[in-house]
Amino acid sequence: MRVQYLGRKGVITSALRVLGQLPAEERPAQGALANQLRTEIGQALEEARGALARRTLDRRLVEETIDITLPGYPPTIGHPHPLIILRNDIEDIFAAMGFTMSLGPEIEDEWHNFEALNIPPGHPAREMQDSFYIDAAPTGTGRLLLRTQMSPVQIRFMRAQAGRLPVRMVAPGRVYRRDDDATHSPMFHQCEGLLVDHGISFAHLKGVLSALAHRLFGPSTRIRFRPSYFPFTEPSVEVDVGCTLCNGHGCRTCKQSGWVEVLGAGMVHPRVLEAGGYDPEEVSGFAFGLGIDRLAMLRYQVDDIRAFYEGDMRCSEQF
Ligand code: FA5
Repeated sequence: MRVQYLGRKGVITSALRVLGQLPAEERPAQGALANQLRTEIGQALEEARGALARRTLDRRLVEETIDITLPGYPPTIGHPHPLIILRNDIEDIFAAMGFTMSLGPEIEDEWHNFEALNIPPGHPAREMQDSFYIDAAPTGTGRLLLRTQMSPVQIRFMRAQAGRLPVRMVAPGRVYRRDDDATHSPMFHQCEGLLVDHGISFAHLKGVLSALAHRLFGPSTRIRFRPSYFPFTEPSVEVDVGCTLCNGHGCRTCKQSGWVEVLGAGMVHPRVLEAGGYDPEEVSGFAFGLGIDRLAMLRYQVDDIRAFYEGDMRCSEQF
């Protein structure tokens, strides 16, 4: 309508244009009329435009109403991983018993990971198919590899202690092996423990490990010590905890035995004490290496170790 009336070829513009052809006495009145029409039509168009805009706005306000009573999206926040929760608890239990924490490198050399622990060349654990070796030139202390156990920290800690007593440390950390199934992960966590002093006996080892199991799983937890073999301890044991997933009746996790192996332990071998700079005639000690992932499976009743490594927040948030 604006174009039709007020445009360059519009009705009013054409009327003004032909004013000159009118008799002189009619021109003022016709001119005034045309101008008045132009103003009125302009105002009417403005009003119509305003009314349309208001109606559009009203409709949008109705259509786009935000219901502020609806709950918002909760912010995504992290959650401690079950393995970290358990590792912290284990650290607290040992700290309360007077153990110092130590770490050690994840990339180890053969001397610390095997030799100093009385694991001779040719031992199956040293084979390529069991350990991840690093593609680098060998050092003076052998080839480099991802540590397969936390036991090399025993050696590092004893040597740093330089003969001081007691030696009392725990070392939690990541270890790597060429394993992969529902109860074996290629990267998993162990916590090593070592206590060396005058007159340390197997009874001390049993006491410390029983206290740990009871604090982690409650006083009625069943544990058993089985004779075993490790090159760096003599005598050696493996410790099993009664399976919490099936209450000992037998399931996939405990391979129908009712028990889950959670750690290896024993009295420190004299050669290992010597490698650490201690005299086996003077002192004795015990050591243990527990599998944090296995303990977490039992504590949280998780039947597949791989659930801990999928990075799914819905898994972590349950603990
Ligand atoms: C050792 O690694 C010894 N260093 C333990 C030790 C320390 C013995 C000090 C004596 C003195 P073993 O290979 O059995 O032992 O592993 C110890 C624990 O780690 C096992 O009981 C098990 O709970 C856990 N473990 C072993 N392999 C895996 C794996 N691939 N995934 C998850 N947990 C594992």
